[in-house]
Amino acid sequence: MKKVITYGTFDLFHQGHYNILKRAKELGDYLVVGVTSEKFDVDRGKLNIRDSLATRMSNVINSGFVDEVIVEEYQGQKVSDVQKHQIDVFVVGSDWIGKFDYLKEYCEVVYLERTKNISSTKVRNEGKIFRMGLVVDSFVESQLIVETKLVSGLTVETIYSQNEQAAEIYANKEEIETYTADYEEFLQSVDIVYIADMKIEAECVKTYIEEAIKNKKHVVCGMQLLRKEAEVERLFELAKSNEVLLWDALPSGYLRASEQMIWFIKGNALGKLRGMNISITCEMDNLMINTPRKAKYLALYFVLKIFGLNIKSISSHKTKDYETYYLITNEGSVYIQIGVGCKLDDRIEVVGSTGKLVMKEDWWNVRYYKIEEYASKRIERHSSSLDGNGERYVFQLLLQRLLAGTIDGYRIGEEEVKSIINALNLMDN
Ligand code: C2G
Repeated sequence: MKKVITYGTFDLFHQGHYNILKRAKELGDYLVVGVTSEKFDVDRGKLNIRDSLATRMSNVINSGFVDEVIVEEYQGQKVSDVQKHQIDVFVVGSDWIGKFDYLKEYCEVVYLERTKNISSTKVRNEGKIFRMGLVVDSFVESQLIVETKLVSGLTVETIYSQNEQAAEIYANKEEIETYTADYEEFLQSVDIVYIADMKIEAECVKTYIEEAIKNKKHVVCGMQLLRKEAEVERLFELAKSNEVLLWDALPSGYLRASEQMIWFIKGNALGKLRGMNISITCEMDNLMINTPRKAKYLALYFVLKIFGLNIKSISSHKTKDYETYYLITNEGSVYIQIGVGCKLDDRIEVVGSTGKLVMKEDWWNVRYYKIEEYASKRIERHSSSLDGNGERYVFQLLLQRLLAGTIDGYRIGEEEVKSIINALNLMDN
């Protein structure tokens, strides 16, 4: 007897799940399915799972292809399952290509092509799955698609680019079935528009957002792409009157660790605040910080949250390699250094009267920080695990809001975006 095994979360059971179980069964005589436990999904950073383990298991059984269901509870369980159940073939979808080759030592490993456009199925009609469309200008390696796959209930449906060929390349590389150069058509097939911040012109961004909102689509966008405070105000107003969300794509704004860190500072952990020193490198191949404007937006987001942005004066100095800014605010002084042509020692330091807080390296992910108390020389260390590059948390919160049916409850709302854009423009003048 040929035994086959496959695994998955099988949340919001849909056609893609059905197909893979059917095809897995066809590869043998006996199919074992490992359904992930809630804890395992949390550990592997999969968010927003909506069905309980019991529901997900019974949906798998109800497909009619399954002979035995087990629970996948920990990393590394697959090897022992294969041995214990004397499995001949391990099957998983093509989104995992290469990831399970290590099992070839124990059994045959088969990657089956994923079912594209699952959102056109029943689940979608019940309004449980949100379809997102990406506006791009070229294909750039990024984590975006991987991150969206880790948010249950979200699917990337289609790609739009002014340049159809660019959209086609993107769609092919990321295994997305449809693409278009027709923005109207694109808007008709999605619920959420994501504007990937590549080289898209500010004027175009404004139009894309405006059109999407008028068509009652939610928009996720790197707000640094917007140029003027008045424009931000108008777009938020428009979103409000069309009952959709205009959601900032900045992951730092959605991390629990960053909220906690800010809360510590507000709770007087450093005494009276005096100043901040921020350095950040902007590199083309680091999609999180690939333009000086984005680096500044990120730095200013933290200044806003920690200090406020009541700016009294700004001085700046630019060379080929660096941009440096010195901001005097009502709350204290802020020194920002952006590495444009060279790599800086990225860090942020928040200085208070009784202590200081320091974060290093990719500090915007708030993985690790320490608070030093001057008098006692005591050092408090905080760390948190961040899965992926943080983008999944942007979508997780958005989906939570959409499912709750609310169009407010912004993490980064109109007033915040306006303050940052205003400060950004002052820095650039
Ligand atoms: N799948 C598919 N087509 C889709 C969606 C999912 O073929 N449109 C496949 C996946 O590739 C996977 C299975 O259905 O093989 C279950 O998908 P998920 O529930 O998303 O589970 P996943 O996170 O892929 O976990 O240890 C767990 C496994 O690694 C798979």
